[in-house]
Amino acid sequence: MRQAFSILTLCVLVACGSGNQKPMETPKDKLVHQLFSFAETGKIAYGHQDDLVYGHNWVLTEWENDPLERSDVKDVTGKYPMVMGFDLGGIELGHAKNLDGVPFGLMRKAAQKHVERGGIVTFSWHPRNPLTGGDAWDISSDQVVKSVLADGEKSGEFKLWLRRAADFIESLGVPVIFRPWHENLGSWFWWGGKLCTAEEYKELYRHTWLYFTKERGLTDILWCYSPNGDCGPQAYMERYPGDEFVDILGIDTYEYVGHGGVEEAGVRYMEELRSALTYLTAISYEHEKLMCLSETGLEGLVDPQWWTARLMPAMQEFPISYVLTWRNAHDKPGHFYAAWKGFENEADMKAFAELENIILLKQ
Ligand code: BMA
Repeated sequence: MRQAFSILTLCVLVACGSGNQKPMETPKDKLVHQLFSFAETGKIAYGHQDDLVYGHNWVLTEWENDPLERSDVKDVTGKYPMVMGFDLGGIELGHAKNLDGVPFGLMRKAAQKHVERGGIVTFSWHPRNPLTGGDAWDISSDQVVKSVLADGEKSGEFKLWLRRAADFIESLGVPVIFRPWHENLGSWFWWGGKLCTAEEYKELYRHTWLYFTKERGLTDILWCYSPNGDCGPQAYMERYPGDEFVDILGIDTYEYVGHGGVEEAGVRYMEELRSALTYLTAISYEHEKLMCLSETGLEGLVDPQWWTARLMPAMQEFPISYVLTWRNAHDKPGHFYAAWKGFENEADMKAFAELENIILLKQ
């Protein structure tokens, strides 16, 4: 990876501007440089979805005056995750809470608080199906993407959806990583591989980017393209919106335990992750982009050494700027992806967090 890091150094210099006149660094530039500096020094920031707003066995209800100091990750490691993920699903309909019951007011407060503490925030979005009225997972029609694009029957309504999402992000007043239309090479969301053509997908992403960036002037957003990682480089690029529209290349890759048991699942996960990060690294050098492991995890952490024996060895050689594990649901007992106080995997997650090249947020 040595050669890799020198290329990244070059990217940082280019982004900083190496001429005599130093251009003003925007909040987005600062975030880009921070993420590059992680990768460049062989470090990886750790992130967790919804970490400040609920955990495995707790949920914030009276949040208006709460200092937002509770975190499953902090309970286990003594530190907050460096990156916090949140999901906008539900904002498109003007709902007060997202699809997992998180009030948008709380989400805003948590995101702002986290950035104030020195952390980084990222937003995913599971919007409902604009054509059928179902949820993001409603794949009953392959006309949905088409219907929201120019002249489509839902294009007007969809504009309102984009407006609501943009209003929320604008209201934060902090730079964010936004990764809409994720896991687009599988076919479980209405924007998935079999549900639209490559051109329609790219148009959807660009349309979103154009609205936020050009119509709304929201320039402190780092745009992340994050397909499911098992797709291979060709498919990854087939639906890539283009360098102008993307700042970070991500992949979502999970470990799934099948009939072969935990051991076999762990080996398969490491192979899949390494192979995905190998092609992602090559693409990121070629396109001079940051890269991240935008979502990963093992549901219920049924492997007591998942962090140090699976995740870490599989990702440590790659210049990824951050890794984010998915949420610890408070209302689905087995649905968690970070350890919590009292769980048997706790010691291993703590050991992972204490590794020299893993970055959490110092108190
Ligand atoms: C999925 C699950 C769901 C959740 C959704 C959006 O992976 O965690 O329970 O509603 O993400 O956060």
